Amino acid sequence: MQSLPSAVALLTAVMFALHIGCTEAAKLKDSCSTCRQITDNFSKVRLTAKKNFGGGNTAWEERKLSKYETSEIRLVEILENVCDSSSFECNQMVEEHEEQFETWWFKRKTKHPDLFKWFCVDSIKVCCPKGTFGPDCNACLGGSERPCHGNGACDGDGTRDGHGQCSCNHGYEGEFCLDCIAGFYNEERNDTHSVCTECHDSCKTCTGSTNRECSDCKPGWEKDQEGACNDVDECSGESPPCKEDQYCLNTEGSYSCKACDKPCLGCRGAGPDHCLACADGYRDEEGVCADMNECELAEPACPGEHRECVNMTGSFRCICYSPAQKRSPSKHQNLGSPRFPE
Ligand SMILES: [Ca+2]
Repeated sequence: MQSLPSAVALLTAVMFALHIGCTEAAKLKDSCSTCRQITDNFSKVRLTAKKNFGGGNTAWEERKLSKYETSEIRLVEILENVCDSSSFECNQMVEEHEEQFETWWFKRKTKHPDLFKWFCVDSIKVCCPKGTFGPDCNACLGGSERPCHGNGACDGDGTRDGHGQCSCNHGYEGEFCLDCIAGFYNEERNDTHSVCTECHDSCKTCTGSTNRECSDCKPGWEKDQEGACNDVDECSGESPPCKEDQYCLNTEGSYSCKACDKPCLGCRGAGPDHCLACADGYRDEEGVCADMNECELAEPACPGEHRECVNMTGSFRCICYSPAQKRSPSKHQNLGSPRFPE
């Protein structure tokens, strides 16, 4: 029964190795950005030299200034200011490589003025030159000059990490980001250069920018005799695709169903003037469905004694009253409306 514990031990070891692998990769990317930040700040802090120094007008002052600017004191001063005190990685990197900074400051900066390249790329090797990636700074896909042919981002670009593969910008696809995705077409194309442009709204795929250059129409669009994709008017058919209490609104490439006005029993558009018929409690007045005043009908709406009719929008109410308290509603209302309003 020794096989189980040893299997667990092996699994743990493998997972540990994988974990180390992942952490290492993340660290490489982070180290490069920390290093870039340090060298960027180094240049910025260095530029503030004259500001902190007196006037610098006289020859003596000029000489003193130039001596100060290349002095060890000045280097220490700069290094003290390149990191935020809260950034552990930054402070650690500066501390760890103080000697390199001194070497560059006193011996290399004239010949290698680009501190980023000298320090981050060539000395401590946490970054790569632009357009290259990975431990050996290999060229990205599509070449280091224009990685991914200018249409995407190279994985690990400028760091010692990554695989050099391209993740293409919107509209582009393929290993080298030269192909166009569906809905885009190649406006320009050769072996190293490609411009993908979006098709007309009506096209699923296309060869040019207009609706006459669609290879296929999108759903909601159809080809006419000239081969151009045009909107389908879903609302013009014999049986519109909406419910009875809705009307159909055609849109470019689609349609929508909208609720009819309350006075309508079915409709062909918005408002009480587009009803197919009037709902209960409304009547047609010159093409508009308007409230019907049930209390003014020839036939009394609230027959019987001690009952009063009250008209409401789309309905009416019968209110009971005792002769003694005429007109004041009793507790027992007789709801004579066909539909009591909510
Ligand atoms: Ca449509």
